[in-house]
Amino acid sequence: MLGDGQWKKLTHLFTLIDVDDSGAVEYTDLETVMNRTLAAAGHAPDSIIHDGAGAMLRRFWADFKQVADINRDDRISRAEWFACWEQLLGEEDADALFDDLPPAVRQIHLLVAQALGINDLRGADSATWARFAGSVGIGEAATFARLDLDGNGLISVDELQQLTAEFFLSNEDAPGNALFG
Ligand SMILES: [Ca+2]
Ligand SMILES: [Ca+2]
Ligand SMILES: [Ca+2]
Repeated sequence: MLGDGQWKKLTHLFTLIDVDDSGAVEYTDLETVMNRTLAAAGHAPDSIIHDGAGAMLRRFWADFKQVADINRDDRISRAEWFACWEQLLGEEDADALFDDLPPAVRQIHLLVAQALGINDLRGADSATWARFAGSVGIGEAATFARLDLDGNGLISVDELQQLTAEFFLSNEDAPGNALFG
């Protein structure tokens, strides 16, 4: 069973992603979000980064639809959205680690990492985070201090993985709750 905190966060995430306010998540919603984050980071639509992100997003959408799009109409309705999270996370332990998350959920951190331009060698500083957050519409850069778990001024891939696990699994007060605003 999903806890109250998870419901609240997943409701918020749905609203955030359903950018055209159609009441369902479609591929075009995800593409719009991706284009905004990449444009904010200064990547041109014909750049290699853009192509790579698009390929990653299409892969994610194909995998996510397998789980979530029950009636196969290429959109994830609100009911499908919650049913899928129940299925993906309902059995998970609240203190499960990132590596225990289902693959479709782990892919989400790759999309965020791609949008932030971070990898094992390079973290995101507060300006990068603020640009990303602004482009997705997830509130203030003030959350950066909370998300930078070790306080070294950068959000690393390791930190992003832990924050992702907390966002999807925790029903307690945890830094990762602020990952998507
Ligand atoms: Ca939509
Ligand atoms: Ca559907
Ligand atoms: Ca850090």
